[in-house]
Amino acid sequence: MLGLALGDAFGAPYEGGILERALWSMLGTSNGKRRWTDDTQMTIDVIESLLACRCVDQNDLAHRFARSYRWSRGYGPGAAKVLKRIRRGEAWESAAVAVFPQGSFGNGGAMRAPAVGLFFAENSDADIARATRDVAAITHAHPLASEGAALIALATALACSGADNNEMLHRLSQCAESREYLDRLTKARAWLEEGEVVAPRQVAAELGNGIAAIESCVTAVYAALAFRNYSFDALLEFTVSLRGDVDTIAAMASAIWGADRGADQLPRERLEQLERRDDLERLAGSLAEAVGFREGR
Ligand code: R7I
Ligand code: MG
Ligand code: MG
Repeated sequence: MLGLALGDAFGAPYEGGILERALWSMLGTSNGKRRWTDDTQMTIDVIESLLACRCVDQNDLAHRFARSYRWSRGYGPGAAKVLKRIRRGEAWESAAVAVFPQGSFGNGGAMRAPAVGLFFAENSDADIARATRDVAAITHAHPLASEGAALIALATALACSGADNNEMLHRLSQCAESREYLDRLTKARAWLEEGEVVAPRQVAAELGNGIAAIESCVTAVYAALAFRNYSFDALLEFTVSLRGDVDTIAAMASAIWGADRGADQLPRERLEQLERRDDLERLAGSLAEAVGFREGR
């Protein structure tokens, strides 16, 4: 969770084109701290909801998402409209398909999925995928959005359990349903087996670097696994050089990386610059405790 917030806050200044960057240069700091964006806000909402309800409660989630919405956190345009509809009293089921008829295929469901992977880490792959799709559905009902979200949640859960790259790619491929994701996972697996980190330009061209889930989820998985044995800063530098949707690719990759390496491997100087770091650490602690209690550990 802390990895996700760091990737988000430190990736955000590099997201998108000239206009987005200019806007974030004005919004990106508060009281000298690095602000995080919608990626972290929705992650906080998911964790608070899971801790309060002890299960996926879609109505509770929808209301938390809607209450937390602030334009200044850089939400995707479709998600912003869905959340404003829910805030006005519309049921999330209809709001979710009001903007895009099949629901959004953006990566907004995947960016909050690591939280679900952590909470359900000890459950079966199928249960993790099901819970994640339910959490995504409120704003991201499109099959490619929920599939990407399930892959990111599962990658985070598997990283927690110490699975190696081979095992991870195998389990992720079993969870994938569409040709689009399977082909990208096969490519990532071949690159990881070769050993050398592939140039960011090639990764962006072949796995994607965009705001669509299909253009960013496997990219994040690849980055996290390729940099497993490197520092957090090396991973961050790589995700920045991918360009495109940097905050979200960095957030998802850093969440998986953090679940694998542990909080003590995150750079202290960057954590000190993070907005509301204490609150995030407290919430992460509550989540860890809840997962431990649940599993009787
Ligand atoms: O997916 P979403 O929440 O955006 C998340 C991104 C992350 O990068 C955050 O950091 C934040 O910057 O935004 O937002 P959506 O608006 O649901 O989806 C993102 C974009 O994908 C939309 O604004 C559309 O441009 C596109 N898109 C679609 N276009 C056509 N048809 C998503 N779904 C569709 C669709 O069905
Ligand atoms: Mg964002
Ligand atoms: Mg983004």
